[in-house]
Amino acid sequence: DLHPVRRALLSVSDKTGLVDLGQALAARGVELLSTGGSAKTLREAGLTVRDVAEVTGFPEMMDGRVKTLHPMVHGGLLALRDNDAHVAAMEEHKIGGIDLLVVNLYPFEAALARGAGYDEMIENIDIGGPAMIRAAAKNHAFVTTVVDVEDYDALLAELEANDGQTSYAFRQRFAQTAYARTAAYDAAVSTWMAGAIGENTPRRRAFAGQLAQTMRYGENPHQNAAFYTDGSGRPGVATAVQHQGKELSYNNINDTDAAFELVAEFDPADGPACAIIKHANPCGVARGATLLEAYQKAFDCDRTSAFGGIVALNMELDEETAQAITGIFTEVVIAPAATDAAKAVFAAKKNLRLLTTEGLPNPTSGGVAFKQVAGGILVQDRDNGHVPVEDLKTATKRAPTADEMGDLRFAWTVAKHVKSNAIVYVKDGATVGIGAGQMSRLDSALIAAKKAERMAEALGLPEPLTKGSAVASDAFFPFADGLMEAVAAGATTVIQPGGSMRDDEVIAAADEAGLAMVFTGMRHFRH
Ligand code: 93A
Repeated sequence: DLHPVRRALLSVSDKTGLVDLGQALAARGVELLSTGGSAKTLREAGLTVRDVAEVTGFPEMMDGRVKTLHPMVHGGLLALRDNDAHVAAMEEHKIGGIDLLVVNLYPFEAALARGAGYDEMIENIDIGGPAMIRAAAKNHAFVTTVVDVEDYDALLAELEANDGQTSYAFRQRFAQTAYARTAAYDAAVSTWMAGAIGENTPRRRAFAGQLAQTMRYGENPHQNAAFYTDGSGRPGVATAVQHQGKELSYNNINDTDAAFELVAEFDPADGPACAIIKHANPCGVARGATLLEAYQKAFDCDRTSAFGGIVALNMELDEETAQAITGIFTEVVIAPAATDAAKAVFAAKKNLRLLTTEGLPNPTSGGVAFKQVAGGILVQDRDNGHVPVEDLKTATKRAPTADEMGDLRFAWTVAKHVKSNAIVYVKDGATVGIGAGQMSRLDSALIAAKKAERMAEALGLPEPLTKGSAVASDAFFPFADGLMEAVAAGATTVIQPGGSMRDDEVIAAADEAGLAMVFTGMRHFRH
């Protein structure tokens, strides 16, 4: 199953390592074919190269749009060397076999990342490259395909180990990698176009992903894991600059994303906000007159859970807040920016990772979200639902005051980011009790209240902060019992979608307790 490499076609946009590779191949007596720019680079290094244009008998034309799209190239890649008819066709048409293809594609993803315009993006769609990669990979019985600069060393090691030949297993493995590359490439093109033309139907979306990081392990140490970016450029953990600390883990990335998406709901124009996340759920979210106050209020929601948490801020991290954050062990801090003084504070904490993003993601922007199930992938629009304040409907006799409305809306926003069933108590622009991920809404209400009681004890408060709070429920109360639990905890206002068969009972119970309750008409399940 060993096949010798006698003739290689090198056509690469990223010329990194090209000369070294060309030299190593030439030293093995491999004939080199190459396209314009690649040939020039190799020649300048003193190597003998044949131009593809000479092989095809056609010049590269139409700004390079047509250079390798020719039977002299594709016949050489696709011919089965053990098939008499194929070999006869090669002889008849003077097609020389190509045993090794080394291609890296027009840098479409890089053009996307630097925000290139529509026409420039179009010109960066490689056609001939993917066509050759797919042809060579199909013919891996004889042809070796390399699509990544990182794999040149492995190729040379393989040739060294096999006296200038490659094994079938090697060609097969590299063929699989090659198809992963062309699939990701086309997915990136499709995803870019979806954004450019405002096409957001899950049915029409491709799956784009570029390997960004391989982790030591996944959610647990026995699981392998990797991080793929989608090239969308959405500010967040995928685009952030990491200033210090070790590499992010799988769980760090998941939690940092949850934290930043939540804090981005709070427009910095309305003041500082902070979210602290554990296990993808918030354990404290607050606004403050200052960023420091926002952090402290978020921290005071659940000091126990905040230990080892992820902190997200909606504006530039300052020195005072950085100082406060270092008061407990924190895994990651993510913010649009950080002052030099804040960075200096963190520099002493080797294990703390600081990420800055330059911007905040737009919570109302479109996009798709994926979830894997056995045998398939669920795709849906990301939950960018937003209920304008004028669409909130008071369901009870008593309407909320303006202050109460502020807390209700805050609670509703946080509830959107808490795993269902979600119950969130809020007072004075800060969560004071969060119940997440329970199978019964009643239990979420009970757990949130219990946490608030525990914090009151720890902080030496006379009563839990749920007294006089606003409570949000991510979906309607199916019965009055969950609502009554919130009343028992001291909630005086409620925000929930409404729409239960028993809304009448729930509204009657709310009126009985003197609550002000508003309906959003929108649900925010999150699983
Ligand atoms: O414009 S193309 O789609 N048309 C082609 O026929 C073609 N053949 C190779 N782009 C094509 N390529 C790409 O050119 C390769 O994938 C590679 O990225 C690049 C190398 O060009 P050069 O050697 O001139 O720098």
